Amino acid sequence: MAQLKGKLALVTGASSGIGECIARAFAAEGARLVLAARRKEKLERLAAELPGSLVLELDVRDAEAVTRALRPHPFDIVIPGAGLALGLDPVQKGSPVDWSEMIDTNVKGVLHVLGAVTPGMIERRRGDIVFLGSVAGRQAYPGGNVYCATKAAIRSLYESLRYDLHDTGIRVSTVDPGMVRTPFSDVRFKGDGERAAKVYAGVDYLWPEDIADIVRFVVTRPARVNIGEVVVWSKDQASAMQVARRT
Ligand code: 8X3
Repeated sequence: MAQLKGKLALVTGASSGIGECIARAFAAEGARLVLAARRKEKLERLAAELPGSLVLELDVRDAEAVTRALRPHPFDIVIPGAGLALGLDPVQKGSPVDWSEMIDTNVKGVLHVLGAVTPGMIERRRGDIVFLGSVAGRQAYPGGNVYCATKAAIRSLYESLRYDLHDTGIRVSTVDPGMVRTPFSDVRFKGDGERAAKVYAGVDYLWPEDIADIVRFVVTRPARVNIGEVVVWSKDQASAMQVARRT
């Protein structure tokens, strides 16, 4: 089994949620982490718990900054996880500012990371890229419009990258979760904790640690094995619209 010991892993969006848990899971198996996010203090607190990790204060929307920060590192594993949802309004009531932030972070930000890291990975003829997609990229839902579109874009990028990199030795995967309890909904509802809590009320939702464990599994298969797409639901969630609640 491929081991993580000594591997250099980049996680963007490492300051919270699934990204943070992936960083912890990789570090627990001996990987060296480059932790990237906008919130430096959060990263520094995490880095203090993960010996040998490096903190990169980085806004993935800034293509030049991403290239400058990431190009020098010989990453073995890249998790371009930084992403967010903002709002749950129908398009006719939506905010163009929110749309731009989601598209710039979730799509362009991921592309900036890929543009910066793939040349080195191709030269070294190895590495893992694991996208954090979403069931929202496979199935839209009311008010999900732009967020769902960004995750559909990730699915498409995943597929394209498999073509682009198929003869390079690099493995490309996407892990697409359903309902995971993270600050995701607090961000989506801009700090309205009550509304965020309702999303998960009465549901045996997924934990970010569950997703981190699956990502760890994906990148620790024998080198010949490339797990492509993993769709992960809570047992209570049949679709974006159908969730069993015990309240
Ligand atoms: C998050 C899952 O269903 O809340 O990507 O959009 S969902």
